[in-house]
Amino acid sequence: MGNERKQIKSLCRMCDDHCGINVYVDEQGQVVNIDGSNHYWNRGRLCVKGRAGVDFVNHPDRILKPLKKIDGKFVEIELEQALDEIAKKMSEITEKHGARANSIWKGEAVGFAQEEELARRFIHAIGSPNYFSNDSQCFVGRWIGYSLVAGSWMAQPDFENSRCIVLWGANPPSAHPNMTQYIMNAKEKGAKIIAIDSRLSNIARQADIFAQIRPGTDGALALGIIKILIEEKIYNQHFVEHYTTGFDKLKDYVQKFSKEFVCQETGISEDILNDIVKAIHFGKSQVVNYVGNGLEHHENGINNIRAVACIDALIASFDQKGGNFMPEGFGPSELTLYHEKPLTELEPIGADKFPVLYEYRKECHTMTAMDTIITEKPYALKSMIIIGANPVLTNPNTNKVIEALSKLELLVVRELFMTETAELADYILPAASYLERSELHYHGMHQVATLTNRIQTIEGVQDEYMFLHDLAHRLGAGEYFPWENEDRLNEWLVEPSGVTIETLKAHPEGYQYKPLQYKKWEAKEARGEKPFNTRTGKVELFSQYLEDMGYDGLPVYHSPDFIANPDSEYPYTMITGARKMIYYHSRNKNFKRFLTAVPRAELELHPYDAKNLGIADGDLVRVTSQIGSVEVHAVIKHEREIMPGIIQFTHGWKEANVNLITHDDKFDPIDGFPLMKAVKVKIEKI
Ligand SMILES: Nc1nc2c(c(=O)[nH]1)N[C@H]1C(S)=C(S)[C@@H](COP(=O)(O)OP(=O)(O)OC[C@H]3O[C@@H](n4cnc5c(=O)[nH]c(N)nc54)[C@H](O)[C@@H]3O)O[C@H]1N2
Ligand SMILES: Nc1nc2c(c(=O)[nH]1)N[C@H]1C(S)=C(S)[C@@H](COP(=O)(O)OP(=O)(O)OC[C@H]3O[C@@H](n4cnc5c(=O)[nH]c(N)nc54)[C@H](O)[C@@H]3O)O[C@H]1N2
Ligand code: SF4
Ligand SMILES: [Mo]
Repeated sequence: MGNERKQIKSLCRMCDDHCGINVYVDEQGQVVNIDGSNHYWNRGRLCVKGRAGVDFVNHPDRILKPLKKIDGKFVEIELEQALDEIAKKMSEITEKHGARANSIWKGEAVGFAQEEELARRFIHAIGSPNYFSNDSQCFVGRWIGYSLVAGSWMAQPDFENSRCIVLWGANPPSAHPNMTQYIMNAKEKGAKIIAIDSRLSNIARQADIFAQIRPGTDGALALGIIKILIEEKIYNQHFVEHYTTGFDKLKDYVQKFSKEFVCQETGISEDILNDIVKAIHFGKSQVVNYVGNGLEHHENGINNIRAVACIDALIASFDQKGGNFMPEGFGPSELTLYHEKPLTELEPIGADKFPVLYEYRKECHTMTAMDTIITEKPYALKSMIIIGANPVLTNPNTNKVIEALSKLELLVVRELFMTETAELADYILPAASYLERSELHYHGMHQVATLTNRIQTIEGVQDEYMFLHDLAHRLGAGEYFPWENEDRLNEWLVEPSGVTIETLKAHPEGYQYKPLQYKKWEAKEARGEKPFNTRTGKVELFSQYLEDMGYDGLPVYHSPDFIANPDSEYPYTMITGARKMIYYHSRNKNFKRFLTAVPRAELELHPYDAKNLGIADGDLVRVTSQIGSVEVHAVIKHEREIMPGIIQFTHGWKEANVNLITHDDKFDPIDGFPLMKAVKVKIEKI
């Protein structure tokens, strides 16, 4: 250690924020420290997970050899043997059931850019349309909701220039720690911060207005806000007239959302409702509506998110300085094969049930995959490669996930550690960590591209590219993986962008490929182009497309089940998955220093409910839904921290796995997201 340490810059991937890091390597090539570097995104900051990257890459439990299950036990084998046997089995499955009986699943751990596209490319290259991912329950709800209203894009909040930041079911200090500095900088400059959450979250503690809302009722609040904006004529009439469609229909529809109804439905007081409208009015167009995961896991998630996007439309905050910015892309080569080999005739799983999900995201539906494996309807699904996911802990209805994955003829899991999902595998292949790969990443908020550095290589441990390359070549699809390695692939990827690898290497702080330009809809109109990338070219407050598909054309509000159909057997309402800063879904529970801080899963409940149930802090309780039961330790919160009747159960714990009781059978009809927030449950002290 000491003076001989070398410093190499790269990006962190302990979460999806990709903060700039300095990685320190000793003379033996061992990673000894990681700290924050001055990247566009994090500006030198690093969170505790980022630092713990050292524990992660050097972890003594890392799997470094391929494992094959023989008679129920894992045995180490050589990589070439593993690849040969996996390819042979997949070929046999193709011969017997067709190529579509093979599938791939990309998890959160490998991210959303190049690694996702490689997985999509691979499965289409071998002739199957069945690409699955964690996105069946992550961010795609927000993406589709906003895309339906304003065109295909992921809202990039321009926090720092904002005058009013409305956080809908999002808690950046836990989920995006280094992004939080933007929000706090805006607050210092006088921006109003509004947190809409069922819990007094970390950001709610910093907010000017905390609207404590009943789960799943955000749509009622958004429509109530719209009604007031219209009535008081405090919306942008020019924008609405020129750039939106469906205003009259929306205006008629929101008449139902009187203050009285909204307050009763959401649990928010009239004063708070008025304060929110005032703050939005104060922001003019410099308002960020930032939607989080809290709005997604509901049966009416998409419409609730569309209703929020309609607020953006009314105040014209789309692509405004201080509003929801619509980034321009980097323009890399196209890695996916949807143009070349769409394979839709092979019935991608879930595309019939959730056509909007498939049309907008080309995403097969993971919950439907479980049913398909078990029932073999509409056809057999026999093999699956899982890369960087642990669905046994993260998908809803764990028992069904275990039953389905166990029934596969071939399950390959690419992992760093022995997980609950890996235990079910026929082969576990050691995967390269983020410090053993080189890949391109984008930060849309700044329009920067960054190339990560391969800090180390481990003999026999492949990156995802080389694995897919080697397997594709064995399966007769080598033509789609012509690049000798990841570096050659990267060169090909950047070609059409006009930015070279050398330029990216010279800019570890991020290379801004295009200066930010706001209000592109105006410039587009002047050039005679569609101002917005929707079917009509306008912002769609009413969607003819959705109506034609048999859904509500307007962002119609439906009360969540616990309000519409209260059930005395399941009198409590459970939200799940509120992020803990140190843990990442099922990850990081193998870091001793984190386990000391938060040793187990928590069930948060209101002191009033605890008293009624005779529960003391730390007691073991049983939580039961229509899906099943699970035991967990109770944490009694302060009376302001959570609403009475509402409980919050953290996810990603093996010992108290909340997904044993979440629903794979209740979902949003548009994007198929499972009901994981607003689940009806009962609670008993054990
Ligand atoms: N440390 C850490 N960071 C993470 C992750 C992690 O596991 N750990 N996961 C990453 C991933 S993949 C994602 S998708 C993001 C998610 O990032 P966020 O969307 O910011 O997710 P959370 O931090 O869980 O915040 C969601 C909030 O919504 C509230 N909530 C629940 N139901 C409702 C509701 O019906 N209405 C409203 N208004 N609020 C509700 C919860 O109380 C919670 O405070 O986080 C990412 N960042
Ligand atoms: N009840 C409930 N469940 C939820 C949620 C919720 O709010 N409530 N949130 C959902 C959301 S938003 C998401 S995104 C999903 C996430 O669910 P998953 O995609 O399953 O994510 P993780 O649990 O983090 O699993 C990632 C796995 O990849 C491994 N890994 C880490 N780095 C690498 C790598 O570089 N390469 C490879 N090959 N493997 C690696 C890790 O060891 C870990 O086992 O969970 C969902 N589940
Ligand atoms: S927020 Fe933390 S874990 Fe996520 S990329 Fe940044 S430093 Fe890494
Ligand atoms: Mo997610």
